[in-house]
Amino acid sequence: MTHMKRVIALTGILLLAGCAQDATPGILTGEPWVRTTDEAQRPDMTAVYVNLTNPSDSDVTLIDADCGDVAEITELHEMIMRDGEMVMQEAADGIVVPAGSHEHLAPGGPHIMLMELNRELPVGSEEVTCELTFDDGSTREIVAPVKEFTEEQDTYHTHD
Ligand SMILES: [Cu+2]
Repeated sequence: MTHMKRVIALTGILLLAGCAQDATPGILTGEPWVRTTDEAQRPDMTAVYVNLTNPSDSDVTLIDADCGDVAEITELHEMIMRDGEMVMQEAADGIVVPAGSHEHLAPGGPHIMLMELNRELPVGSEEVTCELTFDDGSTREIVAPVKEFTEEQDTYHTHD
């Protein structure tokens, strides 16, 4: 009988583990915003920023973003050092959100690039809805208000 009890106990643990896995919340999104085109040197392009948190045990990669009709081209961009200068380029492999950590999409860092904008985006004019797709098959919708860039939002440089 002790053996049977042990089997039942083990089954219980396995069931609990199964439940815990199902309850994994996946990527959490926070503070989405779009940089205004007001006073922009290039009012035909801008970027969407958002904080991504990954509470799970495995890395999750942002592989696609769809922001509807606001722009003709939407790309995931990363910043790289080239000739001593930070420049942006398409993130060919997506943007990784490390397991148990976070990735800030912020000015100076990775971002969702909107090019060939179909309209200008004055401060407060609208909220841009984007659907984010991750390599674990999950999607998240973010609603990003149009804002001005301020130093407080420069989390890329202040983040430890
Ligand atoms: Cu870019």
